[in-house]
Formats: sequence, structure tokens, C-alpha cells
Amino acid sequence: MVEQAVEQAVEQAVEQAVEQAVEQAVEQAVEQLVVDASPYPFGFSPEHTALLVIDMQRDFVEPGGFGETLGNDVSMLRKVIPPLSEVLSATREAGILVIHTREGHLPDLSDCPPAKLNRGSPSMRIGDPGPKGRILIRGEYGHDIIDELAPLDGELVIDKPGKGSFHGTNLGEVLEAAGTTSLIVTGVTTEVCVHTTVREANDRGYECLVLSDCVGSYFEEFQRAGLAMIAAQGGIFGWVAPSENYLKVV
Ligand code: TIU
Repeated sequence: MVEQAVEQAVEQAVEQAVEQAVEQAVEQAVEQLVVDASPYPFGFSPEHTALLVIDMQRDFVEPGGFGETLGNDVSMLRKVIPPLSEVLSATREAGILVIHTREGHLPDLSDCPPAKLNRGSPSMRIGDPGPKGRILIRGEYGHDIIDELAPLDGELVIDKPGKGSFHGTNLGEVLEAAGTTSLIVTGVTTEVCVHTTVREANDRGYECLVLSDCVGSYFEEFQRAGLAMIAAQGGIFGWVAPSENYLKVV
């Protein structure tokens, strides 16, 4: 009698444990999407993820803005626009949080350190009047995001004074409030604002996937090296994948 009761109790306990384990595994499988990425697959749960679209502003992508004053060929960045448009649409449809950033300064330049203002010998300095308004100044036409990637009403736009998206902004608080742990990173330029942001995010504990064709540089060698540096050493800063791999799962 006792043996039978023990056997039954053990059987029931095993059945329950197996059921629970299966339920947990199914829940996790449903929540986690996996992107084929370098250096190894990137798993993320959509409700804890945000798409960052960094500085897709006329000032960087169109002639007559900050990027051009620094001596750059701005047409180099335009190839990012079609794949990033697709990623933006798919991400919105999937209900994943979208956050845009803009680099720029207050009209009185009080948030622009002299070290940034006086650096190099650009054809025009930050704050000078250019064909698209004052260079890199908030509220000017050139400072705003290009029409092709315009934020939707209600999407967050974070204005930042530096290259990183966390420095001098409330991005950290916004992400914490949203329960975000993973970032899909896009925008320009790969080795400047994208890299600085990914490094800031990585040090803060976020897992970053950089979409290789949705980030752009004025320099081909920096694009290559910038992406390689993120995924090197077992993903020292994060993961890298082409947008088609992200679009397959989202
Ligand atoms: N100059 C350059 O490559 N980039 C910047 O100044 N800002 C951003 O990357 N957004």
C-alpha cells in the first residue's frame, strides 16, 4: 500500500515537473526572437527591445549641413535610407519601441563645449548660417530628421548635445521606464555617433545588435573597421547582422 502511494506521488510529481518545464520552454520560445548575427545568434524579446535610429538628420545626410562643412561626401550616407525605411516599417508593425535621436545644440550654444565648437577647420562652424539654417542648431530645418525617416506622432525623439545618445540626455531613464534591455541600433555615422552610443549602451548593460546596412560612414574603411570592432573578441560591444536577418524574424 505504502509503496503504491509513494509510486503514485512520485509519478504525479514527475508529470507536474515535466508539464511546467514544457510550458516554460514554450513561453521562452514565443518571447525570444533570434537573429542570425556575428559573432553568434542574437536573441531578444520584442517587448524589452527598442530600435534606435541615430541622427538621420539633413545636417549629416544632405548637402549644406554639418557633415559637408567637415569636408565629407554626404552622398555616402544615403544608401542607408532604403534598408532603414524597411526596418523602421517592420519594427513599427511589430509594436517594438522606436526612438530617434538628433545631434545638435541650443541656439545660444550654451550646451556646446568650446572644444567641440572650435575643433578643426570646417568651412562653417556650429551655429553659422548655412543653406538649411544654422548649422547643427535645434529647431533649424537642417537639424531635423530627413523626410524619408520622419518620426511618427508619439515616437520619441531625443535631442543630444554629444556623439553618444546617453550623454546629456534622458535616454537611460526612458529605456529603464520601458523595461528595455536590448537595442537594435541604426543610423549615422558608424564610427562616430553609432559607435559612441553602442559603447555607452554596452557599459550600461544593454545588448546591442547593429544592423550593418542601416548604419553608414563617410569612409568605407571606417565602416568596415567600425562594424568589425563591435563583433570582435566574442562580441566585445555587441552583435552585427544585415537587416535582412532582422527582417526575417521580426
Ligand atoms: N562627423 C561624423 O562622422 N559624425 C558626427 O559628427 N555625428 C554623428 O555621427 N551623428
